[in-house]
Amino acid sequence: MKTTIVFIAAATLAGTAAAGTFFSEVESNNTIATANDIGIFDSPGGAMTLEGLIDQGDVDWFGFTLANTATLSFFAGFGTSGDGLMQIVAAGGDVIAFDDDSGIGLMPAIQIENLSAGTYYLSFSGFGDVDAGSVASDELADGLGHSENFAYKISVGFSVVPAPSALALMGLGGIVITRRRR
Ligand SMILES: [Ca+2]
Ligand SMILES: [Ca+2]
Ligand SMILES: [Ca+2]
Repeated sequence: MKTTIVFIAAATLAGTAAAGTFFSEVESNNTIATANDIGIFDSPGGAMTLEGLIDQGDVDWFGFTLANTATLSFFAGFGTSGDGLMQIVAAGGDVIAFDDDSGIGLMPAIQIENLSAGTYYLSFSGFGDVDAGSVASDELADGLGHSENFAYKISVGFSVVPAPSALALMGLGGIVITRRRR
């Protein structure tokens, strides 16, 4: 019985820390419907690391929710024997970003400014699956068409863009300070 209580406490802590630390993929995650949920990204921002394995015919999907408008960065890292690619997809299936090699070597990297609050998905697959045309066609990575086999990590960074009301408050604070100095 004590063991059960400890386990629940540990699980609760892990859930709390989800959007901000480390996540290791759980198969099967080859579709948006079976994407691994990596959490809610909220103020003031943060970073987390995803890790996984890609082998022939495999694609890994991750889902996340932005609580506010945010600016995001995704940088993949893996050995020189691999060639990976990434997509960012909105909840309705609209492919809003694709990258193959904008990072170091054959590593994909994506940066998106001022993405609206909502749920989004990240696909990580091997070269030969989808390509840059998927932004127009909305073709989703399905793992088919590649024979890559490598371990990877993806560094995800997110910073929440201040809402107009927050900016207005900061401006008011500046005015108050100015007046007190006169
Ligand atoms: Ca995988
Ligand atoms: Ca997978
Ligand atoms: Ca690549």
